[in-house]
Amino acid sequence: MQNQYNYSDLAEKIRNWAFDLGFQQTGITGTDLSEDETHLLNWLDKDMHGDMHYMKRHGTKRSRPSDLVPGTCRIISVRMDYDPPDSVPPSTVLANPDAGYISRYAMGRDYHKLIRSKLQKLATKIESVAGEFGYRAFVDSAPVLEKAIARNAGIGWIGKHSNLINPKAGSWFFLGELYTDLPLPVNENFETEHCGTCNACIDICPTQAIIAPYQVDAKRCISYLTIELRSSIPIEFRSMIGNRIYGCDDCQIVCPWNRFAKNTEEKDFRVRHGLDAPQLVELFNWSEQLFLERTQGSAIRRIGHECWLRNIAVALGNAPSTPQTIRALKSRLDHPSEMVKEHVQWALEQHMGN
Ligand code: B12
Ligand code: SF4
Repeated sequence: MQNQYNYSDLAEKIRNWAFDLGFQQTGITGTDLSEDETHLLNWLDKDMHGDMHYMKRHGTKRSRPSDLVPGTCRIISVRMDYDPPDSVPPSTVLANPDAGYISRYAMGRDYHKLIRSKLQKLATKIESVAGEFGYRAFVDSAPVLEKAIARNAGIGWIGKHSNLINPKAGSWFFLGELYTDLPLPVNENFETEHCGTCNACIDICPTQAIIAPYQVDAKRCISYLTIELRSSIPIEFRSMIGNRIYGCDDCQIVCPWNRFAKNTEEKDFRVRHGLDAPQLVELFNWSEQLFLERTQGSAIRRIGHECWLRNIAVALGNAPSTPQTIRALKSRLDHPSEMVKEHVQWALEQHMGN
């Protein structure tokens, strides 16, 4: 039973509690996502989701919050910065073909559990004053249109690269939500779009995955190819991938709004095991056991050792032809996985004649 409550007052408290829990910003919105639903269905129709079958399977549940959680009338949207302090700058790593580039969001602890547990704490706080209420906490993996919700909650605008940007904080942040049945006051101040005539992200994308403003063909995106795809990486993309071994940040690195991004204050998102500028040969030599040890609690673990080797083999194929590189590749020629072997063979072919 919900108590009678001053919901404007509660909304203010929620923002303060969320801030104390480590969220840099919080907004509240209703559940109408009809315009975004049209874009989502168009994206699915054009098969831009590739092998992410769950995107199609969940269909309009993603754009109709109360179909996912009956009774939902408001969504509390939060953002948390992830850019790690004291790390080697992305441009330095991308310019060093012997090093592997790992996305800035993945160098520390996996964000899913961390953010969900903070959202749970926020819900408990709300319950302590508003009484029992209906809610569900989400981060990333549920059928939720997180960026559109955050935009509607006033957290930022969706940039041409399709990530959410805040004019004072750039785009290096995660999003999370609490779906709720509390009739809280909703945001009425939408962030103005500030992309203007800029097309930097579209132009820089190594695989031309941003096929038009706001439209990312996931099948071409290096993030999809190195993280979501579980099978062989299409040959046409392998040289374009360069030394990116887990995700890609090029569209965000080039974005002028990330001049305003702040480093994360979350200790758990700090760089672990030198993953801000690791040597490819060293990573390729990790046994499965070492991979599991070093990626304990990290989002990287989800792709498994086989895809890890697949990705690094591609980067080693694009690396300078040194005896160390060739030796490392040859040492995996008898790997039990056909996929790994095929990528290693491709990589060795890139060094033939050099
Ligand atoms: C599937 C997915 C991916 C896929 C597809 C990306 C995509 N753009 O959809 C892949 C694997 C490629 C991916 C990559 C990345 N992802 Co991702 N991903 C998701 C996920 C699970 C769903 C996104 C989704 O709903 N896509 C469906 C399509 C239709 O949506 P959309 O492309 O965003 O399109 C919207 C608008 O652009 C617009 N639109 C679409 N077409 C058109 C056409 C016109 C004409 C107009 C005007 C508008 C318009 O409407 C759409 C709906 O709002 C979300 C988590 C979640 N549950 O929301 C995380 C999420 C979006 N990802 C995130 C991150 C961090 C990344 C990466 C940066 C990771 C990395 N470093 O490698 C990259 C960025 C690549 C990029 N430029 O998008 C964060 C983004 C945070 C932020 N600041 O925005 C999220 C929110 C996860 C989280 N909880 O923090 N991701
Ligand atoms: S790089 Fe330019 S076009 Fe792309 S999201 Fe940033 S401001 Fe918008």
